[in-house]
Parts: sequence; C-alpha cells; structure tokens
Amino acid sequence: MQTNRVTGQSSSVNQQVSDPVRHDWQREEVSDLFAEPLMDLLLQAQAVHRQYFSPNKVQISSLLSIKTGGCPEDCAYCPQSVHHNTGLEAAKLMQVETVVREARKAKEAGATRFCMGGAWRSPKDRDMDVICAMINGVADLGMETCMTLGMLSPQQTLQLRAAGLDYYNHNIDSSEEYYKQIITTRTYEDRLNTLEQVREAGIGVCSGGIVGMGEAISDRVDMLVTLANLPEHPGSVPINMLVQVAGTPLQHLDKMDNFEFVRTIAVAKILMPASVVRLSAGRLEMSDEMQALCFMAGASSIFAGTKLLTTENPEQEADFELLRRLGMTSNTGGDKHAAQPVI
Ligand code: SAM
Ligand code: DTB
Ligand code: SF4
Repeated sequence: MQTNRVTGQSSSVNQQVSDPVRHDWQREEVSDLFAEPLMDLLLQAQAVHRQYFSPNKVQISSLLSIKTGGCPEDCAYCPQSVHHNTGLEAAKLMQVETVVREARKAKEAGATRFCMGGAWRSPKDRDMDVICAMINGVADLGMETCMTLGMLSPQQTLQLRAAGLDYYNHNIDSSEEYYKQIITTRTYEDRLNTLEQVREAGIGVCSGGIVGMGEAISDRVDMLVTLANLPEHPGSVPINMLVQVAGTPLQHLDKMDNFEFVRTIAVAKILMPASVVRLSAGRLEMSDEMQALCFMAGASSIFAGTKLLTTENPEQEADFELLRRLGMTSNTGGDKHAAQPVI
C-alpha cells in the first residue's frame, strides 16, 4: 500500500487521489467512499479539488426563468409542473431585451455565467429563433451562456450549437431506479439521449441531480456513478438539495441529514475531479457553516441572486459576506471562462 503524496495517508481509497480522471467507477468503491469517516472523505475531496482548481475561488452563476410554469411533465419535485397545485403564476417566453437586461444586472453583481431555464418538456421549433437571440445577446455581454429547456431534437441541438451556446443543463436528477418514482412522463434513457446529443454537438454539458427526495444512499451512488462513467465528465455538476415546495408531492418529506448532502458533494468531486461541482438549489436552508463544509468538499460554484428559477435564494450581500469570512473570492469581472481550473 502506498502513501498518497497529497493527503499523506495510506488507504486504498486515498490512493484514488492521484489517479487520473476515470470513467470506470464501480458501485462498491463509490459506496465505500460514502461510508468513509466524514473527515477522511473531506480531506480526500479537498486534496483532489486542489489538484485541479484554485481552492479559495468560487464561480458565480445566475439563473433566470425565461418561460415559467405550465409544464406538462410530472416531476414530483417541481413547482412548475401542471400536475401540482403550487399557485405559481405561469408566464410565456420572455422577450430577448428583458433577458439581456437581467443578464447585464447579473454580470454587474458578479456572475460570469447566465443560466436560462424554460419550463418545457422540450422547446417548440417556433421558439428557437428567440432562444438563439437570447444566447447571442448574453454572450455579447462577455458572459458564459447556459440553457436548460428539456429534451432537444437533433436540429434544435445544432441550432443551439450554431448560436454559440456554452453549456446545456440537463440533470439526471437521481438513480435510474429511483427516477421512475419521481417522474413518469419521460424515461431516464430520454435524459441520457439528450445528454449524448448535446455532448456530440460539442456543447458543454452541465448535469447533476437533486438529493433529499427520499432516495437511498445507493441511489446517490448510482446517480454519481452514471455521471462519472459518461464518455466525458460533465463540465459542471450541479448538486441540488431539494427545495420542498408547497403543493408538490415531496413537500412533506423528512429533511435529509446535512452531512449526507456534504458527502454527496465530496464524492461527486472525487469521482469527477476536473469538473466544477456546483452547490446549487437549497442554500437558503443551509447555515454558513454547512456551506463552508460544501466548499471544503470541493464545491466551487454557486447560484447567486435572490431567485433561483421560481424559488428563493440567499441575498447576494450575505453570499459575499460569507465568502469574505472564509477568505474566498469570486471570479467576478464577467470574463468568459473565468473559473478556470489551476492546471
Ligand atoms: N424543464 C427543463 C428540465 O427539466 O430539464 C429545465 C428546467 S428544470 C426546472 C431544471 C432543473 O431544476 C431540474 O432538472 C431539477 O434538477 C431542478 N429543480 C427543479 N425543481 C427543483 C426543486 N424543487 N429543488 C431542487 N431542484 C429542482
Ligand atoms: C440546477 O441543477 N439547478 C437549477 C438549474 N440547474 C436550472 C434550478 C434549481 C431550481 C430550483 C427550484 C426553482 O427555483 O424553481
Ligand atoms: Fe417541467 Fe423541468 Fe419542472 Fe420537470 S423539472 S416539471 S420538465 S420544468
């Protein structure tokens, strides 16, 4: 057994720190990672993170719902589904100027990536020109662009690529097994097919999931193994803590153990060391200390701004104050690709 050059420790699991980026993760070894003592897991994840990223930097993204509510899909977590009575007011596709105005505000507030979300099963072909104009308008501000619009046809994927879209967000959400209990109107395979199409078109992939939906640890293992064994690791891996919205079927679930959430971030980082793991939805419910543990576990990106898509997010002042107290800085300035890995 060798001593790891980064952690100075000598377990077989710790040896993974110096492994190159892998695509052959086995469920058993990933289950073992989840079962590590928390401090060992955190140390490994932080060591892996430091091999690829500047450890005291956080990238800031900002979200905008460009088409809200009225979605025909039945995702049990989502306030935007027509199947749930959440009292959300639906809104049609926004105008390009409104979107660019919001992106400019987000840039001024320190965001380097602007993520636009549409509550669709898949976008309509007739909306694609407007969507591409949004991409152009936001890119002209010098920001990275991200869209999340549901399933895409091959032609729509190419249109997004031609418009210069940097990232497409499409979450696998959970394990294949648990997915069936959360969504019945599409399959896991549908999800993987869209991801493949996006990847093959050369658009950056942003894909992660939600924890705290009542899934077992083995579902978190399977979700992360699926992501890590894709032909390429997603460039961004958002880990969302379920936001329990009144009127959705998941509203009354018991809250998950915070440390289990931190573990999910840490394991995502160890499996996909060169990817940006994003501490995504659910931060409003998290203490400063918990968020600090998530950064320790290798999260290096957050959504800033008081709104996610339809639910609340912390005040930006509070976020900057937290980063200041932790001696961390954000990659402000709006330069494209500002959150680069260190190697
Ligand atoms: N309709 C498109 C789709 O589902 O791919 C794009 C928008 S959808 C709202 C984007 C992602 O938001 C979902 O895949 C899910 O992971 C996340 N999300 C939605 N509701 C959430 C909630 N209540 N808590 C945490 N994440 C949520
Ligand atoms: C992601 O993984 N999380 C963001 C973004 N990608 C699109 C969305 C979170 C949505 C939380 C619920 C809401 O605000 O509607
Ligand atoms: Fe629709 Fe996306 Fe919400 Fe599912 S997650 S209901 S597809 S908006």
